[in-house]
Amino acid sequence: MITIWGRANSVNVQKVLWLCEELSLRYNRIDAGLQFGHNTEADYLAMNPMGKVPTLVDGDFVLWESNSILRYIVMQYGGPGTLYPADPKARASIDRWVDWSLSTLQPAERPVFWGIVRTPEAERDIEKIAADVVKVAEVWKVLDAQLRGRGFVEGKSFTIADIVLGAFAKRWFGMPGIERARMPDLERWYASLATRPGFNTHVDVELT
Ligand SMILES: N[C@@H](CCC(=O)N[C@@H](CS)C(=O)NCC(=O)O)C(=O)O
Repeated sequence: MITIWGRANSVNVQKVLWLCEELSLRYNRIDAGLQFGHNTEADYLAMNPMGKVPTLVDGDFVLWESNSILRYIVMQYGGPGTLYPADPKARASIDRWVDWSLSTLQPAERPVFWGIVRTPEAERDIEKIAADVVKVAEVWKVLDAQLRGRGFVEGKSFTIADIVLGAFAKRWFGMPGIERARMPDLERWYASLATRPGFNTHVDVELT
């Protein structure tokens, strides 16, 4: 059975857990990171020199970087399917959104998440948060436009791009106390994710 190191409230761990649920793949999860520690210890750093979560262990194979973990799991355990199609053009189109989450979406949404969820109310910089919300909305608008006329990020089928972006979307739609610009296609897509048990169990939980 695979082992996933990482606390369940980490967005990057949540993506992996959601994928496992989609594949009915059994796993062992060990809490690590923030209050659980482990990730700064020598044994952990030998597996993951970044000291971050998640880390995947599958027999003698160890892997870090959540999006790489998703690709590994889906290729190793997914079998032929629509989550990550083998066709190079379809796969590259999915990868583009997965990469975009790292290069563009997460850097934009992180200050809002940390500014609200991980900062005590009395210490929050309301003006900075409001400015950061405007910036991340501009990024979400790119996905809103992509979803126009599409059921899922890359068309008719649910893929790992929906998992990666869906996990971050919880941190947009579930964020308390922010003003969200209307994005009808993003909202429709996000609402549709609620039909997926992996999303409900691992992602649609309290932001902490
Ligand atoms: N690009 C990395 C980012 C990993 C990362 O920054 N993880 C955060 C949690 S989302 C972390 O380990 N934070 C330190 C901690 O939890 O102690 C990935 O996608 O795996």
